Amino acid sequence: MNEYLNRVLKQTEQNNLNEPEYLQAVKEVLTSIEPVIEQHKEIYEKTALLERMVEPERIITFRVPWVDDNGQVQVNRGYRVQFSSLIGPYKGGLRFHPSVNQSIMKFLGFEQIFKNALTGLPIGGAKGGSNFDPKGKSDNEIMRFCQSFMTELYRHIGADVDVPAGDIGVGGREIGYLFGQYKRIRNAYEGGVLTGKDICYGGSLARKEATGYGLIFFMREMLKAHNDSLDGKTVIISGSGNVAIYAAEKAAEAGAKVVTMSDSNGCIYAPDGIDLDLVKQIKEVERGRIKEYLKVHPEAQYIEAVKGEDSPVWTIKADIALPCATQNEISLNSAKILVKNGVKAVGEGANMPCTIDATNYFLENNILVAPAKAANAGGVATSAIEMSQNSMRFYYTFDEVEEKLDRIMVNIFNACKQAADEYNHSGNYVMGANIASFKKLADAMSAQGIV
Ligand code: NDP
Ligand code: 2IT
Repeated sequence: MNEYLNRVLKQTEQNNLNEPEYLQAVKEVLTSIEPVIEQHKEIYEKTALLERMVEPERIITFRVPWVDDNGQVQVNRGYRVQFSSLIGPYKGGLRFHPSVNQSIMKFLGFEQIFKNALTGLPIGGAKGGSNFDPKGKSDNEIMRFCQSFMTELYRHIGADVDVPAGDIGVGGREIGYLFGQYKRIRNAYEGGVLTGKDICYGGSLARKEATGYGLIFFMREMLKAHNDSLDGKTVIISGSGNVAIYAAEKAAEAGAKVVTMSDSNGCIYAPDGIDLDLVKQIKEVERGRIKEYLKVHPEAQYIEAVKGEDSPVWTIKADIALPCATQNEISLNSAKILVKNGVKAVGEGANMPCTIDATNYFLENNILVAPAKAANAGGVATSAIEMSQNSMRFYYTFDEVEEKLDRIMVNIFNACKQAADEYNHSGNYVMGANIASFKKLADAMSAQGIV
């Protein structure tokens, strides 16, 4: 391996002990851009370009005290990792999940820099959230938590500074409570400070659908480049949240049959196709568990998840696998089962859903991989479209936003393909996405001096 690259990787390991997810994300990017580093190693080394890229500009952590419905005071930890403002205001989601820690925040923030660069829009990279667990909490508890979280976060964000949005555990309801509190503290209507807002107070049509739809647009382009299509394909999807639901919707529209959806408790397998209206009712309206699907469709199969193991979704035979739940949900073991079962393509709706070993196994077996940074960039791209509508004080129609999203996903695919082809790794869109985004960021970094 290139000596400079090797040294930076070792140093990063030393500097971030006990942060496995962050180190995984850095390793995955840096090792795949080696040919670019080799071309520019002297100038990159002299200007410590990689060292600067792997060090967040700022990490904020804070106390979030709130009162539960029993009058008991609870304390959580809040985070905002403002990773890079190279090409625009810090931008990225907020995750509320008990597993949230600094490693997960940093990996997500790091991925976001590259993803946002691929969108072609002026947005930097950030991530935030809390180890707060929204499951089983009342609306009032969610509201009080969001208000307390924003009472600290507000001083660090702004429409031209840092623009948070949703992620796991943060959807329209939470963004509403966060926005209400921000507006109250600031005494100003600064719509562009958050994205994923409801349509009735400044949100963008099609933002809710954008990540899942964008994933399918990318998959469509990738399959097309290999003389294939979604039509008639069997698709397995993990998760049943925002990304999973709208990926399922668009996949079905493209003629595919989606046969699984899951949550952390288990997976529904419906060989004739999932009833998506029912999943929306269970998840978006009732905030229930996927198992409740059986009440209406007792003929479907429910497979319980085993704690510490991959989701049962990956044991179901399919042409296309779309991990849309969380990081490292496809291990090497599941990758082997998927390949044995004849999977043709994997599209990462979640961030870093495949372990490095799993991704390498897919690539070695000529399985097409749509990497998260590129394939799930439709969400943040549409957030940027929401920001621009807020600045213009104007709204686009649903069709206008979807058309822009589609064009952005086509451009992202083309950029990944072009970079993969240029560096003699045709068909390796993981490498293509990393190289295309890194080059843009490296150019911006070089242009802006030592900051
Ligand atoms: P949601 O909270 O809407 O849904 C998350 C889904 O994943 C739920 O079904 C949840 O099940 C499941 N899940 C979450 N954590 C785990 C876990 N540790 N093990 C098993 N299942 C789990 O989140 P989103 O759909 O918004 O996010 C899903 C993924 O997509 C994340 O990786 C996120 O970072 C990524 N993403 C999201 C974007 C967006 O715009 N929302 C944009 C780009 C990427 P349960 O209810 O049981 O926890
Ligand atoms: O991972 C992601 O890209 C998101 N959660 C969406 C971020 C955003 O700012 O819309």
